[in-house]
Amino acid sequence: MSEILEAIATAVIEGDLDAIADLTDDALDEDLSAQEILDNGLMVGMDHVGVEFKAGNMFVPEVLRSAKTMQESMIILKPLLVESGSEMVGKVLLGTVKGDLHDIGKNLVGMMCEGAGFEVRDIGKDIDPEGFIEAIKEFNPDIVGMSALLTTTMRAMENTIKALEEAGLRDKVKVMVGGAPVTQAFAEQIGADGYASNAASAADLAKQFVGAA
Ligand code: B1M
Repeated sequence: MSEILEAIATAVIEGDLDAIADLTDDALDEDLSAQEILDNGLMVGMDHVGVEFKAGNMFVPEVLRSAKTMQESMIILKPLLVESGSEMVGKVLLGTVKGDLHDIGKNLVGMMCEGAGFEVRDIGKDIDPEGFIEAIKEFNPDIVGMSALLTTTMRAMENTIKALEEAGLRDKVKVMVGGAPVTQAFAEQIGADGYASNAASAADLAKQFVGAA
């Protein structure tokens, strides 16, 4: 890994909010792409945070600071990741399901979908089925994307799909699910239309759904 990417990963691990913006700018000055900075700097740092968190060596306030540090960098990278300007190809509604506060991955999915030409409405995290239903009625999306990062909240995806069926909305939208514990098999089991393992494939899948791939 290059020195600057190592420094970015370390800044995420240490939650160095003062340094991250300059480091991100330096990496861009070194002609690294936004995608390289994301994949080989920020994500490397965040993966390490996950390991240390699991091992009990890092605690929630520190993990939150790391997450904030990653988000500060993403503010700079977003326009570069999104750069499209193309005509809107469809509408995507995104939310993290009930009981789940993880939103970094969902935010990335939103950026990638915007970059792919979608109008994106992000309704946030800890969204119950009723929250999805209200937003669908108001925004009228082509695709509903649900994110879950906890094994305990994956079931909320199934509950949301059931609620969409009961509200008569299931046939009006394609449902896409993702997040670290989610799999293709799980997506099929709960009756989702598709699963994506990362933000870039989520945008590809969304394009397939609207016939723009
Ligand atoms: Co939490 N957390 N966390 N956490 N956290 C994990 C997920 C965990 C794996 C850490 C660990 O133990 N190693 C673990 C889950 C274990 C499990 O259930 N399998 C865990 C836990 C246990 C918890 C708490 C329960 C801890 C506690 O309080 N005891 C608690 C739960 C709170 C709650 O949600 N109710 C908790 C809290 C938190 C913070 C609030 C402190 C913070 C979240 C801050 C935030 O998001 N604003 C946090 C963080 C940061 C993490 C880790 C370290 C990083 C997650 C992340 O942002 N990754 C995480 C460990 C890890 O993943 N390494 C961990 C970067 C992000 C870009 O990746 O979200 O996977 P990811 O998104 C990817 C793909 O998954 C995919 O695309 C993204 C980009 O490529 N994707 C989709 C995501 N959504 C998609 C949707 C799609 C398609 C693709 O279609 C719609």
